[in-house]
Amino acid sequence: MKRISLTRYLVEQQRLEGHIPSQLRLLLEVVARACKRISQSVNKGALGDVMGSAQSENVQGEVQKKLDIIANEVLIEANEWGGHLAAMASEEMEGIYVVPNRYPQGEYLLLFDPLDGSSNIDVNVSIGTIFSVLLKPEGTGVSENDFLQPGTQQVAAGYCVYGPQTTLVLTVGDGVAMFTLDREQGSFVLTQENVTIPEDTKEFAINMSNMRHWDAPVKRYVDECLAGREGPRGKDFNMRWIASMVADIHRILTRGGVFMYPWDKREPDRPGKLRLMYEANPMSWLVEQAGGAATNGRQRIMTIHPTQLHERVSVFMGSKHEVERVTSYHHEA
Ligand code: P6P
Repeated sequence: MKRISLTRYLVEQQRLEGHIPSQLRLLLEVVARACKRISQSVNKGALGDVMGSAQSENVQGEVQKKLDIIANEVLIEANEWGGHLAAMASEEMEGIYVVPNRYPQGEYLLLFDPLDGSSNIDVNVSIGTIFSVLLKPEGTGVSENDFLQPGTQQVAAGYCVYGPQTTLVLTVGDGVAMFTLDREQGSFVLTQENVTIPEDTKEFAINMSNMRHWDAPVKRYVDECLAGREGPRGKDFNMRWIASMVADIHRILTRGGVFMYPWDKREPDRPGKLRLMYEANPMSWLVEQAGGAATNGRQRIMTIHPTQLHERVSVFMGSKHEVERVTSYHHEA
């Protein structure tokens, strides 16, 4: 594969496919630069006084880590002046962040989870930034309602995983590409194109400690995986759970698997743990663009019409045949 930079890739994609208007290209390059900056802070760890909690809580009532807040500020500061955005939304902020009047407003909306998996920061396990891009609906001004669009409306989606490598993974609707950060040059370099998830797998990812709280279709699916070769699946399965969605999904995009975070009966009114707008939707588009599937157990995640910015959703995504199977179990129930 030719080693080309992210910039060249985006320019050539625009020339070939016309998916990336110049304002969107600027947005993606700014987000990539922000991820480089976040990677530097993440990689400093205890040396950078960025570990531990910030003695504050986010909108979800979750203890914020210092790095959560740093990552959120980096993304806001990197994007607010460029003229490509009308507003931003983040897991770390209650309401939307409208681009201040001192800057020109653009036509895009940027949503992000600035540092997902932050419980892993202090134990040096991979974490990541997830982002999703929508077009602002016609009309003057911008409000929270402008963000409440189904995942099928996304114009770009991606994540950056801060692991042994810092890798940016991106789709604009023409397949999935991966870019590895070359620290010597300080630039993201194309390392994989046309990423494809195998339709079958022997690996499932779920937090098994919640088993007694799952709905019957999920129990049935996981029990059959655990029954292995002698069971109805006729093959043995392996399990992985990194408790960092970006790392689990990166593994699945790289070698297949099925990731599940289902509803559980401890909080019956809560559809799931993960957020629709800036976790499940961008990851669903990436997975579908790589030939996988993504449902909430009953329908494609990307067809869900959001009613709240921070709403949660049940998630089954990855190898197509496995997601279809566990989804069919829900329909049978
Ligand atoms: P649990 C991280 O906090 C996160 O939002 C996802 O990245 C991850 O998949 C999940 O929660 C882990 O949840 O309940 O296993 O700690």
